[in-house]
Amino acid sequence: MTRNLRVGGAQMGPIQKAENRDAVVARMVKLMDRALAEGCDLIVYPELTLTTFFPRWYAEDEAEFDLWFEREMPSAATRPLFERAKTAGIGMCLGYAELAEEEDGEVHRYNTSILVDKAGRIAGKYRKVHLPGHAEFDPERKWQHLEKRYFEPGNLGFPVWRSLGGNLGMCICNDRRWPETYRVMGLQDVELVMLGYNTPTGNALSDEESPELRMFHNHMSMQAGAYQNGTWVVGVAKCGDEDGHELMAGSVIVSPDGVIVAQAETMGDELIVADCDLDKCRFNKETIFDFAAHRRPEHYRLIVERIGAEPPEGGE
Ligand code: CDT
Repeated sequence: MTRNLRVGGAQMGPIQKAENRDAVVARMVKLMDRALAEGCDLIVYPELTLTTFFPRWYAEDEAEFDLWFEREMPSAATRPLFERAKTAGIGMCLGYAELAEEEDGEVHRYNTSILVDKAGRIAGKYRKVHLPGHAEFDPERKWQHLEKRYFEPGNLGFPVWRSLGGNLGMCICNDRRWPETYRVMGLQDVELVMLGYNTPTGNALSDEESPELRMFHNHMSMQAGAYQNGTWVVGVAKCGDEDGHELMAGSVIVSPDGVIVAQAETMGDELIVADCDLDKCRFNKETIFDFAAHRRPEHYRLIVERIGAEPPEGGE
């Protein structure tokens, strides 16, 4: 049996600080048109698709940094994208900075992605759990990474939705490096994980880490997550030189065997496409990673009981 989902990964080139959302959305629509010409069922855009990667800029004033956030989705700027998707009947996943007024009456800020189904409905929302970086200006770094300043950790967990004929999940950028991310979705029988990333080509704290090593870590994390949970993973970059700060490219679609089946070749707007047969997840899920048969959660307690590593007591 096959349950094929033709997926387009819409890698985006750089977005400068001064660029406005309308210009970005026009680029997104162009990539969507390419995906439609290729017969895609679903298009996946990067993390914080609509703006430059603003956590590299330090701001004190809320009025200044709130300009990076969306108060509603679709927003005025993204409406043409939603309309094009609905008319054409293509699903999409996109990341954005969300300013939400929640039940506590307070304003909260999240690094968010949504899944929109082919009928144009928001079928799922995910808020980034693993926020890297720091909250205050850090003079030790060659550039800032202020996600902990601008966002709260997501409060929605790692849900999986039945949508587009499969079990679909999302995570965002740094989440892809954590095995817990994939396993929590794996335990909900996830078949396709969609994720976007903005990852600097270099390490702000070390010149030792080469771009090649960083790309290896990028792909290895997604390939391991795919294999160990028997799921497709679609990882999509925003890349290139944003106001003098380079972000890596390397967008990929990874099969449930952990094999890269499509990979971007440029540092700009580029569509990668793969036929993702969701039934291909079954073999892995029903043999080597048959969780019901082989997992031993009684030995995994530390994973939820402890956060930081502690060495064993005693010894020399
Ligand atoms: N956007 C994002 O999460 N980027 C991180 C870089 C962290 S460097 C402090 C990543 O893991 O790719």
